[in-house]
Amino acid sequence: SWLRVIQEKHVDMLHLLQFPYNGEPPKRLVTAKPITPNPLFFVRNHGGIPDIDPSKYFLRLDGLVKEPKNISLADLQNEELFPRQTSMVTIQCSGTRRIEQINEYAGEGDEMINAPWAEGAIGTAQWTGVSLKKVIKYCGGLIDGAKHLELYGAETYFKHLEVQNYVVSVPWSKVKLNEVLLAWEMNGEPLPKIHGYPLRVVVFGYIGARSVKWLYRIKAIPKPSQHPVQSKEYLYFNGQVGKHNQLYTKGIQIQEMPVSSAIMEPLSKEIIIHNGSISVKGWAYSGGGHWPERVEVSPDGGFVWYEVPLANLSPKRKFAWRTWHIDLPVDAEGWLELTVRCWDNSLNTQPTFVRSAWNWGLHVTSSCHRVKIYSVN
Ligand code: MTE
Ligand code: MO
Repeated sequence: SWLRVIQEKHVDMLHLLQFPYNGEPPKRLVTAKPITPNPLFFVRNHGGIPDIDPSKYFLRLDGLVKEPKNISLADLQNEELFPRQTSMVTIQCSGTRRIEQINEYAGEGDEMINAPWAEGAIGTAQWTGVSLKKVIKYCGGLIDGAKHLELYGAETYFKHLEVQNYVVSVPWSKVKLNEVLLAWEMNGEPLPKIHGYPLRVVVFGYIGARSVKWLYRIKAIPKPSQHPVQSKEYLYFNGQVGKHNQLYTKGIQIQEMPVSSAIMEPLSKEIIIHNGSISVKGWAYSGGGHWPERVEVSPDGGFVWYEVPLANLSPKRKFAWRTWHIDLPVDAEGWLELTVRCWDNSLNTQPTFVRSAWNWGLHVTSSCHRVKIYSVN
């Protein structure tokens, strides 16, 4: 049961939902280390947690592949068949920081989406497995017309009065870059059950929703998946779409996450007694193979910005976040609004306010993160 499984998690995890189980680490622990320890990695589930016997498990490859195959775990892990790959990759849920949209626009959000995430629905791990490109090659490659790979998770859950599996798709153009990994290890340990044991997908630089856990089938198809998680759930709507019209056709399928960042320390409403500077910590991340190049923090809601010294940013990597800290100069006494923004390597930056980008799905809350504190100098 989930009770047994969540005992693998840190005792301080914040349980957002009991079933399906959803949880995130408490703020002070999110960026304690540039690599997230497995017990502190957030968990996003749509249904139950399946029990899979690794000795009976096989991965089915079918649809528009030249030679459909069932591949055992032992074969996937056989280095004579497939080279092994370890990559440091951040997984970020597109719902990260959703609570800010909920707080500003109460009651206006797609009812299908129910986890009120704060800044902890993001984590970074060393993932070990095999590139999906190599597995497709092992199946003789794709038949002409195959453009997407549909990924099936083994658990069942209810949605729209139907029992279904968790199914999404990724484009073959992404797989071809060796940026889609089938992983059985997380930070050098066997994949924890709650994170997809025995095998999960890790799609580099895409939203977490594409990184299917408990993977049991991959089907090559001509168009993006028609399953509801792909076609209805992870959509970015314009401001005129809402509960009153439910125009699912007006959404953009969210794949790459834009640049974003968050302050993890100090906490909101803290009273801070200091001698002219306040220690501020957090994370910065950009999807699609971009990386945070500069992080700036403001003590006054965004008039004056101080750059985080490069030495205080964790190393640059194509598919991982950078954790950061700064001793922020502060003269003023009283209530202050600390704000952060990141510039990625293409000089993309973040919307200024939550209101700049409200959307009915409550996804992609990437506006400048704001924390109010009381300063005593
Ligand atoms: N895979 C399956 N089978 N079922 C799910 O509910 N949730 C997805 C993805 N893979 C999900 C899934 C979503 S929305 C996210 S953000 C990530 O898993 C979270 O991965 P984690 O729980 O390992 O942190
Ligand atoms: Mo997610």
